[in-house]
Amino acid sequence: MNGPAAGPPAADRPAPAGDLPTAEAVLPLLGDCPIGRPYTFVPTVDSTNLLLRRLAAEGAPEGTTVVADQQTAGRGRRGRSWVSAPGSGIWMSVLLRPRLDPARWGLLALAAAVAVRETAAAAGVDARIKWPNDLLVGDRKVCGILVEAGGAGPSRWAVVGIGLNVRPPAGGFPPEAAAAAVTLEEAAGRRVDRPALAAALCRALARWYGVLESGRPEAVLDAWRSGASWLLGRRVQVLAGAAPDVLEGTVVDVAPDGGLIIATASGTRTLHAGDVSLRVDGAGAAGQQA
Ligand code: BT5
Repeated sequence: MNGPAAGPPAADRPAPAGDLPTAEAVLPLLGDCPIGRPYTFVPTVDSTNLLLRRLAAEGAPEGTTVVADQQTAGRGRRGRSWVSAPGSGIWMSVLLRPRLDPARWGLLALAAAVAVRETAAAAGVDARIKWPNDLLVGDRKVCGILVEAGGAGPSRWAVVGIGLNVRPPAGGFPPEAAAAAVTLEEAAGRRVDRPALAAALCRALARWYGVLESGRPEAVLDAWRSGASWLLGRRVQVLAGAAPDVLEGTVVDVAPDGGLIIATASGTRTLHAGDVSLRVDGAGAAGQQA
């Protein structure tokens, strides 16, 4: 991680002109990448995941990608919201129709995390993965991933939603995210171009999804372990349910289905992403929240 960017504080800078991740700007950078085709840019939407879920139900093809400049109701897990101000990030959803055994679809979030980590690294940022769906820089969250699935039989679909902070919103992050959020530009100490970032993200997703679909989940798990090595052996608290039951344990490993294996006083348990939140002892604001 380099020092801070020169010039006025990032929160006071307007988004640079020409920085919108529109189809015109992104498609020429995609090469033959199957993710990002078709590509739809919307200036404002409630949630790219919600829009793409509707398109999925109408039969949209694998690879369909929706990117917004702003979400008015960006969604996190378990009813939480995702701050998605204009000019400040990549708010992207990608439609997949995996042949992978549905029992292993938990691996999609892991493959996405590995892809985002690789994309951040190419932008000069070393991010670590926090199971199941976060990328952290230092103790703060630079990216959150929300995978939703639906349909039945051959029409089964998964929508992979990625929220990647590029620079702080004009006026700064609102209180609900201020303590936990960080952006790529703050971490890299230099300008990050959103169209190039969106294209790099599509290409990295296509690569890691291809690894999964070609029957090599171990390669995804290994890449995930190297991004999440800090987590292995750590004490964690697991929160489940609306009035959370708290379970304490030590992280042992990631399971073949993408679950997290923890050792507790009453034995080994495998956690699954939809149901629980994880607190990591000593991991700072983002570790406490996600
Ligand atoms: C997530 O949820 O981290 C998944 C976020 C997925 C967002 C993408 S954007 C494109 C697509 N369309 C959508 O509608 N969603 C997806 P979760 O683990 O529940 O984390 C949410 C928590 O992170 C919030 O409760 C805040 O504490 C914090 N937070 C909210 N906005 C943030 C931001 N921009 N940066 C960092 N932290 C944030």
